[in-house]
Amino acid sequence: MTIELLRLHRLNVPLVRPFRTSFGTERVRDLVLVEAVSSDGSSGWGECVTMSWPGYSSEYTDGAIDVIERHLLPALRELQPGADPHDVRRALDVVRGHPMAKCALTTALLDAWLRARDQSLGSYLGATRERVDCGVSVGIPATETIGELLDEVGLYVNAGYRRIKLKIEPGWDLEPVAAVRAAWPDMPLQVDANQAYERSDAAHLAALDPFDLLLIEQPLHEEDWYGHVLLSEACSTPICLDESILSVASADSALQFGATSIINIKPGRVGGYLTAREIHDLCLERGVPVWCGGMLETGIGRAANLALAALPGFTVVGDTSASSRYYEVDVTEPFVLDDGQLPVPQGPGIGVDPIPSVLADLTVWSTELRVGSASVS
Ligand code: OSB
Ligand code: MG
Repeated sequence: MTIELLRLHRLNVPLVRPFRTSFGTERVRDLVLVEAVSSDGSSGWGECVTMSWPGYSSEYTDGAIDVIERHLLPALRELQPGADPHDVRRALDVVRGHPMAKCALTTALLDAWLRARDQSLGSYLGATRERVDCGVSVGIPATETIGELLDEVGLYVNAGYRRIKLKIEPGWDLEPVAAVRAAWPDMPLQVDANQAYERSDAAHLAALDPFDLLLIEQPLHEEDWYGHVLLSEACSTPICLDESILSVASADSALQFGATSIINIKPGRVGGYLTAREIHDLCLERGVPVWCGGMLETGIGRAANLALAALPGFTVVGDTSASSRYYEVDVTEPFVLDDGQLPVPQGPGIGVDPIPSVLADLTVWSTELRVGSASVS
């Protein structure tokens, strides 16, 4: 099999409601789908999870398109015939950083490679489940009122989600957490600050301890390793890193230092599914629980995340929510919550395809890039 073409499809997909975090508000998901077209005409797909502006991380959608066109595609052209998914990852190592762009590209090639072998991504990664428990990440309400928050959480609880995650920031933390905990005393609950706090907020964050939270996600700046160690000592609630974990080495370091005791694994943030699996393996070996985060993916990214979340070390409920939590119309057939779970796609590769008419409707820009000599077989 030879990859002859890459097609980049930039989509603007309206969210069912604005998603506000400590770093900004997303109303329309501005994302890129990478399509790797083989010599036999079949396609593999990968979703680039960058946002339109560099608020969550330094990557953003225009930058991801640029680095794919100018730097990652030329690196791909250096691949020798017979290259496997590990060779593809290695070939892209010549470019520093840009894990989300690399993940999109490597996933499209991996999907094509698996489809040619008639193997599902779940089976390739080592999935041990056919269904995955689902949680939901709840943004800061537009009105900043407890009433609106309780209404939204109530929708998700009634839909059957098995865990609620609340976005917090200074000024929106103790009160909303207390209100949700009072309304649902037994619901598994956690919070995500997206780096909004300072080391000096340790006592304030420790005031969350009585609410029996599963974890506090990324309270401090992504580079503040020691600050997270100090917070881990100050709070009885476990600290969980998201933005700080970019590689196997950073996961290992964070665990060795005591900066985190649970890890949120996002394939986009770590450069792809192979590295995501390696972080999972390291944590499983150490008895450290992991969970699968999300980046408001369409069905393409969601399908691949479900395959990952079906690995044995994913013992904490993740952010892989149903299509309806994000979009009126998803790019693929919708993922529908069933008893608080989603099915792991069982077909070859990621197991789903974009619906051509929906893809056409949502596309705001696309380009076709000739790969030339690269062959992946
Ligand atoms: O920090 O986990 C995060 C969405 C976009 C960027 C960062 C984050 C999130 C979420 C939503 O929390 C997870 C999802 O439902 O996809
Ligand atoms: Mg997070």
